[in-house]
Amino acid sequence: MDRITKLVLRLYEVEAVKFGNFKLKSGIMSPVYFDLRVMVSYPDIMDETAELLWEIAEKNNVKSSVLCGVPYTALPLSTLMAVKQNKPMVIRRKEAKDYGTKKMIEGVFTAGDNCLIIEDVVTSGSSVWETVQSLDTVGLKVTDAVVLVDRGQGGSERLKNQGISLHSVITLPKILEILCEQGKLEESVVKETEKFIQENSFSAAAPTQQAAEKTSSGDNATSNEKKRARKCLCYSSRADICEHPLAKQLFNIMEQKKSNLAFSVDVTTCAELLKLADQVGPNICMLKTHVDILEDFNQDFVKSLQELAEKHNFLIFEDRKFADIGNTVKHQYNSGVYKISDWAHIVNAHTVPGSGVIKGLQEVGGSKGRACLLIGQMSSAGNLATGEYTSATVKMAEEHADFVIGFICTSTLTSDPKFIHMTPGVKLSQGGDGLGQQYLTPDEVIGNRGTDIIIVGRGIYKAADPAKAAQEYQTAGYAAYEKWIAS
Ligand code: S5P
Repeated sequence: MDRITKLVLRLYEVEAVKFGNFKLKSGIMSPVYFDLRVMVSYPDIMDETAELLWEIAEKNNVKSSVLCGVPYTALPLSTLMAVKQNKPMVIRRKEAKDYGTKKMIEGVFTAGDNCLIIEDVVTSGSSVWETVQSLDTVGLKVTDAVVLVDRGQGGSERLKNQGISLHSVITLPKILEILCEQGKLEESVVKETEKFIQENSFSAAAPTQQAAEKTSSGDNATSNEKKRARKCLCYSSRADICEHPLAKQLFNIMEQKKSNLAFSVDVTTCAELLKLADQVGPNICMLKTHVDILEDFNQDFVKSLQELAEKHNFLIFEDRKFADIGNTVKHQYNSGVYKISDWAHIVNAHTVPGSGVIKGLQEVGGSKGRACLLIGQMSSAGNLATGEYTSATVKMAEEHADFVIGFICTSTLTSDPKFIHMTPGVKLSQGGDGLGQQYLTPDEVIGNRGTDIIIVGRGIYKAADPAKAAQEYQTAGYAAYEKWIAS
């Protein structure tokens, strides 16, 4: 009996794979269920699985200097492999610590290292993809993942489209074949399960990728080249790809002014704000406001701000962070003292209320040609916009791409070139402000993490010479962009 057959029989014996009628997390009824968590109780299964996972990596000539198991079931497997193969590993946290350094990836590594992902079972590929994205934020590169069971429901193809090769020890169809041959399963169960797989497959191309592919150089471009598509595009090409007029306009301003700097002018009087806007106007692509901190907000101020935006060619972004049900945000956007939709080109929203917040804003702003950013990640220590919350935010953006033009984030969230990534918490030197703000440098944000716009507040308006500081940030941000597209 070969090793794979033996392992499948053991998995069946310990009920790591079961057949019957199971309700999945999604609510769908499935005739098959994997509970690979039980593996930890059987050292022989752990040992053999770790061996086979490593063999499949070697067979496919995978080069990696560090391993990372997808939390949680694959963590002990990757530990075992790391020890057996004498390879270092890193641990990905599911949630960031809410104190200290907020590290998502624990362990010692060098940015640029190639990391092999280990997983127990792949269905849609989304857990592997989330791990790839987490590793990417700290500069770890992923080209390959190994998995014990590929359920054969399209996960492998989806990952391929994101530039990741998935190598499986075994597939679900093969498990069915073995168990049937070994007399453990009735033909009818096999047929029913095969039908389930077919009817519950995920489409091969993730929506974000379809757009990226349009920009790749030719039919023979490899997935990795496609993944790099957004990277290599200059601002004017991004402007061509974007369909939303404001996104186009923003990229064109960035190209013309050689600026990826947004100034967050968080001062408390209109005069101060207008003076600063005029001083730094030549250096910025966007001015970000918090009008509710102005002591003397009035409609004349709005008019002056709009004139400055015209004069210096920048967009106005009101950082209102809408976070209520659609009907309420509609009024908050349109009415009250500020009438934000009348003058702010761009606003932003938290996704905690669900997509209704976007629909409410779009009802008001859509016809006025306005656009919205979603808060996918935050810069502050202990914030909860991580992991699945961030992934769900990206999905919402994709579903409302006629109004949502990008994200507030601290790393690249999607390779789709039409989405603009804007990062707050930026200063020329790293550090914090004692109230949770965490600063990264322009080089780290644009040059390493690949986001598009740096948002700088105190780094400019608290400087002795704000105009000079803005010039420095503009230069640093643009140099980092040139480094990024050349990489
Ligand atoms: O996660 C975030 C999101 C935003 S929009 N972290 C942030 O700091 N911001 C905003 O960016 C914040 O409200 C402030 O207006 C600006 C950062 O200001 P700075 O003075 O710390 O550069």
